[in-house]
Amino acid sequence: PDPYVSLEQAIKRKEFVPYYQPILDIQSGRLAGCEVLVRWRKPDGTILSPGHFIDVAEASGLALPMTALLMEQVAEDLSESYAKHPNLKVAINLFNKHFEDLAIVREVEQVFGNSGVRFEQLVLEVTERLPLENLDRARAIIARLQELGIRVALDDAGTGHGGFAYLQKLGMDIIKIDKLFVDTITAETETVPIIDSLSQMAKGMDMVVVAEGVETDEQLDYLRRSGIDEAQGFLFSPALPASAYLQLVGALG
Ligand code: G
Ligand code: G
Ligand code: MN
Ligand code: NA
Repeated sequence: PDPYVSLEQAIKRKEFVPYYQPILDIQSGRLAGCEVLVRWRKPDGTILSPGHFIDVAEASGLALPMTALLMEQVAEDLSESYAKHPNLKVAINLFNKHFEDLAIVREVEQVFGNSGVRFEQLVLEVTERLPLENLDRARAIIARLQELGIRVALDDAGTGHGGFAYLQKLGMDIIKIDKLFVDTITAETETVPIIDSLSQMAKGMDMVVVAEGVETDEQLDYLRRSGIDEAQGFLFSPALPASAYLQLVGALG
């Protein structure tokens, strides 16, 4: 089967659904919010992870409609409970393509402007794995998003084209340290230079630091001692369907 045709149909049929991975404030232990991770829920009930389709979606020009569909569902899923918990945030992964023109700003305004999720609760993530084509344009788009109150995060930090100049140029609010580096933390670890330097750099720029892929107590201990603000990973929870995530939020009171 032609992967483009089946992805396009899947968008029309709304088979792409948001799952929500909880993010914890590791200094207080409180729920800070979540990251949206897309899943392909096929008509036969199969659930596919993004590794199976995200690159095809991006290569075939379906990145934007897929993201639009997800954002609409996120607004629908979270509006009621996020209106009651204004401190919770929700992070959505964007594609590099989103940083090529201002359409994403209008789209986010349209989807979330009249929803129970406020702009101040939104985080938009952009990966460091692939370089942004036009840094000036990306900066302009990020600035417009920030004027609305939206925060922007550098995802997969440490893996690619980042560094101090890049971060400074883009003016991001949050840095997400890639799982690759968290994986290296064991009970014997005394320091992880890349984590420490990313964290120091981020603090110097007044950015919030989030660690990804936390799986063990030893990793959590190290991150907490290093002053990392927030973390997500299987130690806490995998990405959950909306109903399960909303149950967690509901338990906050
Ligand atoms: O959920 P999983 O670990 O399989 O995700 C694999 C990759 O797909 C991760 O790098 C993640 O950032 C990316 N990804 C997951 N959901 C989305 C999404 O909704 N949009 C984009 N652009 N990337 C996503
Ligand atoms: O957007 P990003 O590339 O950061 O996506 C995070 C990916 O990592 C998702 O595919 C998610 O399912 C996965 N993930 C999240 N937490 C863990 C974890 O603790 N361990 C592993 N192996 N994968 C994780
Ligand atoms: Mn991400
Ligand atoms: Na990542």
